[in-house]
Amino acid sequence: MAARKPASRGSTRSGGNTVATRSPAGNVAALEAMLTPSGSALSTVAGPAQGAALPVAGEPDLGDVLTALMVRQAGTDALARSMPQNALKAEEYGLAAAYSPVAGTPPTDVAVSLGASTRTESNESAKTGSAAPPGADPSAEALIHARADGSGQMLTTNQGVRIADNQSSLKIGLRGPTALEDFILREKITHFDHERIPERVVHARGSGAHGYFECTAPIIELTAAVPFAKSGKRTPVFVRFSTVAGERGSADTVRDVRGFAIKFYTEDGNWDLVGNNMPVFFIQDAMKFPDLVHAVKPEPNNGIPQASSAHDTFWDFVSLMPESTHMLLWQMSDRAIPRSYRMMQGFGVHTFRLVNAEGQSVFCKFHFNPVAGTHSLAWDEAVKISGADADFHRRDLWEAIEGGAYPEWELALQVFTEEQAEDFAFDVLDSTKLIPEELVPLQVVGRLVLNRNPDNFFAETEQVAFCTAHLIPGIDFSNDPLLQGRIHSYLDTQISRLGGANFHQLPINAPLAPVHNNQRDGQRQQAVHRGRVAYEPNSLAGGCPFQAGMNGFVSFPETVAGDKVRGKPERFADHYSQARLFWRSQSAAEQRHIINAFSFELTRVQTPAVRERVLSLLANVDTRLVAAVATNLGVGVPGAAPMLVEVDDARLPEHSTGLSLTSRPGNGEPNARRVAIIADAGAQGASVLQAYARLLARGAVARMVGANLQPVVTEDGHTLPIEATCETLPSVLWDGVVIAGSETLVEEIGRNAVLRTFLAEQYRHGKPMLVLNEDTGVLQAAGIPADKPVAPAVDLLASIDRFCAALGSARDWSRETDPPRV
Ligand code: HDE
Repeated sequence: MAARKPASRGSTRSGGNTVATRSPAGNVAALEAMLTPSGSALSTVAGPAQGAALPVAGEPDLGDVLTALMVRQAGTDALARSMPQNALKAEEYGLAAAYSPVAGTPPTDVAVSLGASTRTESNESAKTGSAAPPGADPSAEALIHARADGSGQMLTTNQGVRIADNQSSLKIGLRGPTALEDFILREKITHFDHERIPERVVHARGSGAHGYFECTAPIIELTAAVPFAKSGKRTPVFVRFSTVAGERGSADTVRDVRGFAIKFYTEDGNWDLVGNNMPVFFIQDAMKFPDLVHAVKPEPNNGIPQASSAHDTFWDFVSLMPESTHMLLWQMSDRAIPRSYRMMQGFGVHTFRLVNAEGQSVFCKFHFNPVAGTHSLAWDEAVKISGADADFHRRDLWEAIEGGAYPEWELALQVFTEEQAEDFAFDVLDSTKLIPEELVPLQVVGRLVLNRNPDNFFAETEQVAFCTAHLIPGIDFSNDPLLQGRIHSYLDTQISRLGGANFHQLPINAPLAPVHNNQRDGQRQQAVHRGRVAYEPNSLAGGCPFQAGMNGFVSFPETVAGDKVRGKPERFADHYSQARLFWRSQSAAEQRHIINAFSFELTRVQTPAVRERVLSLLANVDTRLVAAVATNLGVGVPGAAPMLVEVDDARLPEHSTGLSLTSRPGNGEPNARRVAIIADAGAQGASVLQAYARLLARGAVARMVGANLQPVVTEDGHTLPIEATCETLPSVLWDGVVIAGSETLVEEIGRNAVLRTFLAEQYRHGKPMLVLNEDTGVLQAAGIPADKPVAPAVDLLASIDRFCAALGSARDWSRETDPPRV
């Protein structure tokens, strides 16, 4: 962008867009010409045919105001004259122009005052400050300009009036009525009455954090997108995770898909990747999204159930939509009950385009893989956590970041060409299909790190507005009909949720890249736009802001031909091959969980015909799966649903490793997992404290847990403070337990059912358990089978290290079913 400089009385017209600011003559004729129209400079309507001449210094003295106005008027005329026609007009037509739009050419050497709304802009006050610097966009700054802090300050009203008494309303007599004139009370209550905004129609429940994306392997040959330009380059991000169906106050650990939405604040503008923790979706066309959401939300007659798909309308709908079968397997799998937002994958789901600086394009899918590995809860655990801590995931994310265990993901791409896509058995524009990693391997390009919690949940996490239409140069849409529908929906929904078209100006949504356009007004407009020009083309502002041409976003010029029809491609009609692949790729424990989840959900369905219809879909997936679910439902296996096309399993891998959670155990570190230490008076206090310190040092969150908060004095004279009780923080809230106790603990377990359940559930949910003392029968007292040794400690520190490795690995799911059940 060319720099502007203040008007200079000595400059001369030099052609092109350069603007003169005075006429040369000092003779009488010039003086006359100058004086004659000077009054017009004081008027806002009509002017002389030839425009105003420039005043000559001292001849005569017109006064500063009139001189400035004349300079402005003459300068404006010269600026407009420098643009005799719209030079860009010819560039609007034809394919060549569409492939490479030309940029506007801003005038050089324009006086700053010419762009001003008013001559008086430099009459400063404490409120207005001085004139805006050219090209200013104050919202394109770090959030610090919006951060408010009341420490050390007096209470005020919203008008800044200091409040003398914030305890009582204004009354006529101490026992009398409240006065209508109590503007302080009324302002406070009125604001309070309007504190809530509509929640998101889906994904209402969520949590977010700030961080960065760091490029580790640049891909400029594939994309011009700036986050991928250079190794080590960091782009600030805000990420929000969410459940889909539940309301804003619903529990975190319900069975559901999780949203994984990322806003990249790049120097080329904001890019939002609004993805999920599962790589496929229920439907193939945006047309069906409102139906899907109406079906899964609480039933409209009674508002039941909250945050759950386990009801008639959901299963009625999906059982009539066989294309959802693949996604149903994901949703009934452990993916739908993640241990933590930090331990789930993120997917862009749709096929996107990457476009390089030469305009060449390839297709791509986005995968975020957690460094801590992919881990899930047991269903029994998830249900109990909903009661014990409805904020389980929100708390986990917040605490991990506060504690310095910054959540991290590797971003990997699947890059493929249109020709490759043609050869796949499935259509890459079908969001119910994924691309097995065996067909297109993952290419790691960077890492996503979350290292800062928001200052304010409402201002940031609630008001953040993600939008699939927020793209930057280098990334483009594919024709996936689900994605195409989303492009409209996200912008639209923010208008009602955030109260108007200016939601992009909210601090969390404002890009770091400056914003300059001719969009004006609207509710809650925050910018004070300078100047009188709000249209383009214009000559009165020298054509500014001007179009960027090839410096801007240019859509990939894909050739598209076809009849205008409502319909779907033939390849979309295969509804089962990838559901089968997913099923085949699951471990035995994962398959068992899927059977249990279908059984649970369908048992909650009241209409037998709906249950049977779901079974008829499953009959096309796997005979063992459908038979097991049918048995649990007490019915026979019905006939399979009709298949619209022959499924050729041979065109997909027999097994796709990446589809099982077990394929990504993570880095084997505790990663801020929580460990309960249960110790009684018979424990060796010194060992307990050593274990405690070692766990903390290894990055686990260790806490002493007891029957109540009475400190424990151990045999060797240590006093162990108890931080939580088994009842307030039950077993399901801990990832592992360390037990240190003797016969007295055995007795306590016999007496205390809460403690007994605590230990039994640690075992049954497959969590690491470490017994510090010689085997005292503590586990047996809790009904835990003796034939399943649980990491007895010989060398304390080595045992803790092994315990930490177990914490960071997959659960021992074999304990779920081992007899005796505990
Ligand atoms: Fe969304 N979705 N969606 N969605 N979606 C919304 O936007 C929509 C879809 C996803 O943390 C809404 O701001 C349509 C797929 C996430 O704020 C809304 C269709 C995927 C979030 C909307 C889809 C998603 C949303 C509600 C089908 C995974 C939360 C509030 C055509 C790739 C973002 C809002 C956040 C939110 C519409 C399908 C992910 C109404 C029409 C597929 C992660 O605009």
